[in-house]
Amino acid sequence: MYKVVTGSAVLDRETQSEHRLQVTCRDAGQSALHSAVTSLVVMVSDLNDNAPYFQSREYQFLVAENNAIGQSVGHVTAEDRDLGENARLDYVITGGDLVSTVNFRLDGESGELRAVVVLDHETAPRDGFHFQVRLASSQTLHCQTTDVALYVHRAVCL
Ligand SMILES: [Ca+2]
Ligand SMILES: [Ca+2]
Repeated sequence: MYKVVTGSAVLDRETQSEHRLQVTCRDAGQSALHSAVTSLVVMVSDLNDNAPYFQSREYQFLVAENNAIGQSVGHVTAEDRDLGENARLDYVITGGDLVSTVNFRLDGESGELRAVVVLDHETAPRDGFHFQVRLASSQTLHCQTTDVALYVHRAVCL
C-alpha cells in the first residue's frame, strides 16, 4: 500500500480546494514496465481559519420619514472566506443608546435592518440614531463590531 503525503506546501482550502494528481506504477526491472496512468483527486476539507469581517467599518443610512412599520432601512454585510458552518454569520445589535436600539430590529441572519416605528424627521435626533452591530457566532474566531448611523430626512411632498 502506498500513501500520498504533502510536501513542504501547506494546503489551504481557500486558495485551492482540490488537487488532481496523476499516478503511474512502474516496476524495478530492467526495461521497466509500467501500468496505465491513473488519477486521483485530493479534496481539502475546511478549517475555521478565517475570521468574518464587515465590508465596511461603518454604515450610514438615510431614510425618509413616515416610513411603513417593518420597512427595510439598511443592510449590513460581512464576509467569511470559510465554508458552511465555519462561514455562518449572526448579527446582533450591541451598544447604542436606548432610543436608537428600540426603533430598529436587525435580522440576525441577513443583516437587514428594519424600522419598528414610524420615523419622524422633526423628532429624530439631529445627529442621527447610532448603535453598533456585532458579528456573533459559535464558530467566530473573534468578534468584530461596526458602527451604524441612521439619519431621517423629511418626506418629499409632491
Ligand atoms: Ca470562519
Ligand atoms: Ca478555511
